[in-house]
Amino acid sequence: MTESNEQSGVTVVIPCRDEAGALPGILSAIPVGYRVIVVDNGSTDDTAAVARSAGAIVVPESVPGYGSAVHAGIRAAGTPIVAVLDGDGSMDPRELPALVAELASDVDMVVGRRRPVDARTWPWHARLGNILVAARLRSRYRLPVHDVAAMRVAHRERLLALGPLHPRSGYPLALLVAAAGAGWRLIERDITYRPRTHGVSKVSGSLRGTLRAAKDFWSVR
Ligand SMILES: Nc1nc2c(ncn2[C@@H]2O[C@H](COP(=O)(O)OP(=O)(O)O)[C@@H](O)[C@H]2O)c(=O)[nH]1
Ligand SMILES: [Mg+2]
Repeated sequence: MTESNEQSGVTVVIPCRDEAGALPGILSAIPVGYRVIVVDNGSTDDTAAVARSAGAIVVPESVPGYGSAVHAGIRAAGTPIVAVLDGDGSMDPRELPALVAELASDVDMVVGRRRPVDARTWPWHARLGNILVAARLRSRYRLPVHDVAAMRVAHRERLLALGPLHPRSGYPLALLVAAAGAGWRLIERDITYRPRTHGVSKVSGSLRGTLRAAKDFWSVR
C-alpha cells in the first residue's frame, strides 16, 4: 500500500477475528490507490497491531459477528465504492480491480463466484450448503448468482440505504435478499478461492460451523 490510497475511490473492508497470520500477505497485495479498513471485533491475537503496522485503518466493533464487523467497516469507509473480502488469505485482493471495473451507475453490486484451487479448499458440507443456498437465490429471488458474494464490490451509499442486515454469518445472504428486494442489478465474476493461509475457520471450516451458519441463513428467509 502506498501514500496515494485515496485516489481510487475504493475502500477495502476486511472483517477479521484472529487473522494476524494471514493479514500481512493480504495487505501487501492490496491494489495501489485502495484504502483498507480492518474491522476487528474480539480478536485475541495482535490482528489490530499487524493491520496498523501495514498501514491499514483499524476500526473496532463491539458487537460480535461477521455482519456487525462488515457494517461497521462500510459505515467508516470514506469512499463511494466499498469492496469486501475475507481476512484469512483465501481470496486475492489483486482480483478486486476487475470487479470494480464492472461497477457502474446501473450496476449496483459486482460479486465474486469462488472457484476453489483444489478439492481441500472448500469443505464438502460448506460447499453443499452454498450450492443449495445459491440455487434458492436464483429460483426464488431471480438473482444471477452461484455463490453467496463472499467477495463483493458495491456503492457505499446504496449499501447503507439497505440498512443494517444480519449481525453474524447470515449477512451475505441477507444482503443478497435485500438487494433482490431493492431491485438491484448484480454482476457475478469468477474469483480464485484458496485454503486459508493461517489460523482457524470461524464459520464453515467445521460441520458444526456450517450448521450454525445454516441456522443463521435460515433466519434470513
Ligand atoms: N470481525 C469479525 N470477523 C469475523 C468474525 N467471524 C468471522 N470473521 C471473519 O470473517 C472472515 C470469514 O471467516 P472464516 O473463518 O474464514 O469463515 P469460513 O471461510 O467460512 O471458514 C474471516 O476474515 C474472519 O476473520 C467475527 O465474529 N468478527
Ligand atoms: Mg475463510
